[in-house]
Amino acid sequence: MYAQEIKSTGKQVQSLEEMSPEDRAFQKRIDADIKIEPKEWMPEGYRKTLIRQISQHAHSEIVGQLPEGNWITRAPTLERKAILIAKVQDEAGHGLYLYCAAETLGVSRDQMTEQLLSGKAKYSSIFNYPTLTWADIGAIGWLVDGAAIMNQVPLQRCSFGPYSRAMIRVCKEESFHQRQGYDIMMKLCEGTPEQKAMAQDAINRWWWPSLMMFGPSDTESVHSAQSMAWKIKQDTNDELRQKFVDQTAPQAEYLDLQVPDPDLKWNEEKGGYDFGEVDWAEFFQVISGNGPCNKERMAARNKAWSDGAWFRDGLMAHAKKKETRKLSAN
Ligand code: FAQ
Repeated sequence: MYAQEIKSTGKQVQSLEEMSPEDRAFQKRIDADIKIEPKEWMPEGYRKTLIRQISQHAHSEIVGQLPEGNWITRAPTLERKAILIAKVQDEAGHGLYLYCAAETLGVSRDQMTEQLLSGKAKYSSIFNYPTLTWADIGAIGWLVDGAAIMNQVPLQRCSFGPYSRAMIRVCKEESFHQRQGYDIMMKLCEGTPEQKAMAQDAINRWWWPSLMMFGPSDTESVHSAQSMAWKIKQDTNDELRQKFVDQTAPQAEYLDLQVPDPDLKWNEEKGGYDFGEVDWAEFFQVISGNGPCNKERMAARNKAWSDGAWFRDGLMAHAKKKETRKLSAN
């Protein structure tokens, strides 16, 4: 697909004719679905876009451990505790694959960490909401992992090899996460009226933030047009949000839970649901650092970094000692 045919709104992208010869040759490879590997030439903008998206994705996985980690000690059964520990551990693994993929583009892990801890790099808005009850753990698995899969399945076809390959494994694990969340919701919905009410309260609080995960509307999305031309993104933010609503609304109906949107209605003609407007003012507040838990999340990550200083120092001292021994043996 040629750059000028991209239907997404947002910023204009250059046509093939307007590009430099290097950029044109690169775009032709993208259009021919040839994967780009780290050592190959790439436009600086492509590299920067990938570093931005992959590192923010990695940060989201790492910060995303915090809301669920909060419930590990309070999981209702030993089995639920073991499942939750495995899930939270998977998120750490996802963060690590993604940091490795970003490192192949010439940014270091330390630089990315510094960008997160200084507040320069974003992470997903969703992780700035609190987990108040056990039902929130069900809602995160069902809705948050559900939204993450919807966004990440197309990323498996991303034009950048290391990112696309990382996504294949991540998506497999996310689907286990989504099922465990839905399983928690099913148990609660089949339980006592209090448990059912907890499940309803959780969907009330998590529905709209989950829709925000897909990013601003297409008219506001700054990066979509260029990212789609480079086949980093395959779908627009609104297309994925629509798919998510179409997939999830019937699941809520099966649980006999009300989606907190009076405008949600099946539209036979379009073959999908109509739904209400996301509160974009809230979204922009959250991504500017003013969500309910932004400060708490950043404080936790900063504390983890400073608590780990002794370990990093120890590793460096050990590496130095080994290097000195090697040099004196030669
Ligand atoms: N939160 O022009 P666009 C997970 C920013 S993983 C915060 O549309 P783009 C697993 C965006 O960065 C969840 N910021 O941007 C899990 C940009 O700002 P910038 C994370 C957001 O990149 C489950 C500006 O707004 N997934 O949940 C958000 O083309 C459970 C303009 O936006 C990924 O990162 C947001 N929601 O599209 C873990 C997937 N949306 O950078 C633990 C990969 C937008 O110019 C527990 N990323 N922004 O300062 C993507 O697919 C894309 O980056 C989008 C945004 C779709 C998120």
